[in-house]
Amino acid sequence: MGQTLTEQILDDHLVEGDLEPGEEIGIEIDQVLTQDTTGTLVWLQFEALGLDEVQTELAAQYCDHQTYQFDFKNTDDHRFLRSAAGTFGAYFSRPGNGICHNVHKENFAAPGKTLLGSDSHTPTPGGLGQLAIGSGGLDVAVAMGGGAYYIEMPEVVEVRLEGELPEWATAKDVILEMLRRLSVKGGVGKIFEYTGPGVETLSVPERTTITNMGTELGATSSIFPTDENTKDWLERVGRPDDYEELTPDEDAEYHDSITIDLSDIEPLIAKPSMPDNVVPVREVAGESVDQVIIGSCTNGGYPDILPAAKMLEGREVDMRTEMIIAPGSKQASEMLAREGWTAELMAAGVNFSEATCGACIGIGHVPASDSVSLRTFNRNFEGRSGIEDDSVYLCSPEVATAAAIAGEIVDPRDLAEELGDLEDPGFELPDKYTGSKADIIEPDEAVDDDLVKGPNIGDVPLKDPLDAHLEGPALLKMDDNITTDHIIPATQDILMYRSNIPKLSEFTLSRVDDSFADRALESDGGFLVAGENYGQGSSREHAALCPMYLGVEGVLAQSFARIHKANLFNFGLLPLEIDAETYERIEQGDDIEIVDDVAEAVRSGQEEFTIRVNDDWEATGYLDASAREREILADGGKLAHVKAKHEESGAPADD
Ligand code: MIC
Ligand code: SF4
Repeated sequence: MGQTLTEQILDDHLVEGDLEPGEEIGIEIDQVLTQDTTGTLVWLQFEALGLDEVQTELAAQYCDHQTYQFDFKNTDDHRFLRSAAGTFGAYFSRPGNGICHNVHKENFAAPGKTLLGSDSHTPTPGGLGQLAIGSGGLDVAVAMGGGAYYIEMPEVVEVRLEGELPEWATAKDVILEMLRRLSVKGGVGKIFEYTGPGVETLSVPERTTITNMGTELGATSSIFPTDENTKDWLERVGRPDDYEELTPDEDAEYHDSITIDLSDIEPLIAKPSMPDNVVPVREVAGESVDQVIIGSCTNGGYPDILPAAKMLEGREVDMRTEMIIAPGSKQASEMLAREGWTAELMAAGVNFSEATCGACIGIGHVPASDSVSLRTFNRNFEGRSGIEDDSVYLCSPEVATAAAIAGEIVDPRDLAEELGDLEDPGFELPDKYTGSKADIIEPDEAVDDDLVKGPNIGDVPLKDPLDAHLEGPALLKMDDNITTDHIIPATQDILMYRSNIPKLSEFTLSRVDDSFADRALESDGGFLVAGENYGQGSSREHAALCPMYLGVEGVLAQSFARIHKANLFNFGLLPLEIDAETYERIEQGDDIEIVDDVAEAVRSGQEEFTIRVNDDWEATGYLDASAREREILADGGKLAHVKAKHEESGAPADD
């Protein structure tokens, strides 16, 4: 039987296991990336593991999420990260050089290679045939030290593209259509592999908009084959030798197949406050718009911003609306500036931000209360923009610019008809990506050869091995689709404590219940209870580490998001799946006891655990974990586990 493209790449990198869906596999990682808000823990853990040199072909440290450096704590983090990159042998991309996914795509991503990144949108370069996966920082640290990365072999689902996008429909609308059909949990345990004649109608940056937002489906990754467009794009970014032809075997068998006829795609928009709340733009037309932002790792490249510049040439942003461009990379800004487009946009009333994540996580450009913001980003989880009860819509640059011109949501096709002289700007690539490389410090140019830690950079707390007896209150009962933004928000006031876990923990779940952290500390133990898809969104391991620090011992949920579940194992928290009836019956405050000898049961492979509630009724919790995950959990987390193994054998940390 032939192989899918995903299977081919995994096979080339397989170090353990079989490519059977649901089975755990270990793969070798060629490249890693990390960024400023997850990177500090990555390097602190790399250090704690006793590792002293990057072992992967390439490692890159970006400073992109919080580049305004409002507080010395952010700047200290950046200085520490530069020193870590220098000390251990990684590329360092200076603050303001751009968002990790954009800069990595433009400078390092290569077809056929594996990439592991401590950011959930790491799958972005799947658009050029790289198998890229997001994970918690500890997994990145281990991979960077030469260890394998373990995942459950996903189901490979074909997304067959036919036809060609009509005028005003874009790649963003393709992935919004996927979200409309499949929902934010439709991709859990899956890799989406794009095939079919429609593929060749999309350029690499259009493909990477689709693969970037595959994360919002909950997917492990998304990937496109390579072709003339990939070759052409790699030439434009000055890396023609990185091209490799990659296609699935003709007789490849997919677990499932979805067909999208591109010619049926129309401008779509995700309404507040979930990326799968997708409707045709026409359905919400007429809604007044206060803010428009074009940018982010989804649509922040030069060719994503160019349509806005073309649409606004000779026009002005409506008086009711503020429009901001947040470029994905400084290279995009530099090229737009050199070609005069920045001046055109500024003359139209547009403001430019640094090339940073910024507004995407509520750092700057926080919307006004009761206002509408249209963004070309990938997430619109409630409160993520920096204000509770926000109203953030997600759309393409064309739909966003049309709204900026009209001052209200409008389908660009209708605006074009109304204005008479507004043409579809199309999607145009630059002849060459000509931005300077001044902000990338190569490992052999390193400025530092020792770690520089400011006062806000603490140690990573360790947990004791799992107890035989787990008992405590249901500290908090939550709904479906709780995001890691709920668990540890990423807004500026909180983000600056990412390297200081005791302080950061004070904000745990504050967006759901601001008394949670105090109650958890006082109770010294207990459980979280949640519905479906608990922990979707960001890869931030802080969302497991902080509850662990507060004494939480386990999470009882109807289902878990992939990266977060791995993070729960990595920090020694027991993730038990419960059914809908048990979820309904458990009340916040109930006394929960796991009746079995938990440590022993976890190690021995037991799958069903008896949950005793209020000493009154019992239910079953299921532990879906590999033998490796069970050992990690029982040892009190991956750091403790790898260190123990390392000490035992004196071998490199490759668990
Ligand atoms: C996000 O988009 O939520 C983030 C901020 O990029 C996170 C990483 C983080 O929390 O630092 C992600 O996607 O993993
Ligand atoms: Fe940055 Fe937003 Fe992309 Fe996350 S989703 S990497 S915060 S731009």
